[in-house]
Amino acid sequence: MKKENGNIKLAIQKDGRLTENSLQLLKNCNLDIEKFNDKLVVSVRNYKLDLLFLRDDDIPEYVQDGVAELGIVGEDVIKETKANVKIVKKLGFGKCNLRIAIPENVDIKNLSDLNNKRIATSYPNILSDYLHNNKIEAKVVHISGSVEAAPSLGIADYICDLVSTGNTLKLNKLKASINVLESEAVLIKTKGLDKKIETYNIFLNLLSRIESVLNAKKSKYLMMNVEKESLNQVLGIIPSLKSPTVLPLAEENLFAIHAVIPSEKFWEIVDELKSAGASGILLLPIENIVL
Ligand code: PRT
Ligand code: ZN
Repeated sequence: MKKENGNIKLAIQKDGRLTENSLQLLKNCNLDIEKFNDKLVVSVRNYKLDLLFLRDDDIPEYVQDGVAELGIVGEDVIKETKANVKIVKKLGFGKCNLRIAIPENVDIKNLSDLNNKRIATSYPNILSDYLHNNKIEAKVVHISGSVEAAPSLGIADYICDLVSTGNTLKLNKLKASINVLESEAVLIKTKGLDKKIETYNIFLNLLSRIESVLNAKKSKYLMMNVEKESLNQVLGIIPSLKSPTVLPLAEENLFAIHAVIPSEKFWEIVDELKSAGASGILLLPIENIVL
């Protein structure tokens, strides 16, 4: 480990499903990150931040113990490790559900149908707590990989595993049933960070950059030209976050409209805009929104 250099330390997954999105988020915050190859610690060139590359299972504990002040990890891992850390922000990627899955030819009507069953999982703590809270007596079979193979191998009746597309379940002739936990990647921080003023200020600045990147992702910049007589009708269609900007153009009777809209609305309104007389419609990504 490097000597203390006053930098804040952020732990991210070294090589897994969250790595690319975590790095992309930081790059979108304008952080200049060196190639990390096999290094454990990498300094960011233009920011007082060191990145620690770890297995995701180790991140909550490193942050709990203050070895890293911050971390990016799935909520599922935080719950499973029961680490004492504070969740600061949901990051909108790595979304999945921890679900109990059952063979395709089985039906479950009530939670009580789980009584006396064997359920294989790599999330024994979350599953045991869930069963306990719901007063279910089932056997938790802890296995660390390829959980989906457990029923066909006869090791368990059902499984409890992360599902995103559902393809893995289908391939193993299983279907998703009860939802135990929803999860996505989150930014976590060590407790008591506010007592180290300098590091805390770096954290606040980084958080505001992350928030502005996340806000910008939700929105797009819409531009179009409209003739004067269609102006009101077109303005009525735009689901703008703030009042749209209307600019007269050199050509008489022609106006440009600029507006920030929620990204997912564009395809809902584009045909309406065209039939109302809008032309030259452009949709542009926004890098940052500082509210
Ligand atoms: O090496 P390291 O320990 O760091 O990584 P890992 O292998 O333990 O974790 P990794 O990279 O697989 O997952 C990291 C995090 O990504 C998890 O903790 C979740 O928060 C999140 N995530 C999101 C997922 C999935 N989606 C996911 N689908 N993690 C795992 N899966 C697996 C699931 O276990 C199952 O095997 O993908 C399969 C199901 O996927 P579908 O698309 O077929 O349903
Ligand atoms: Zn892991």
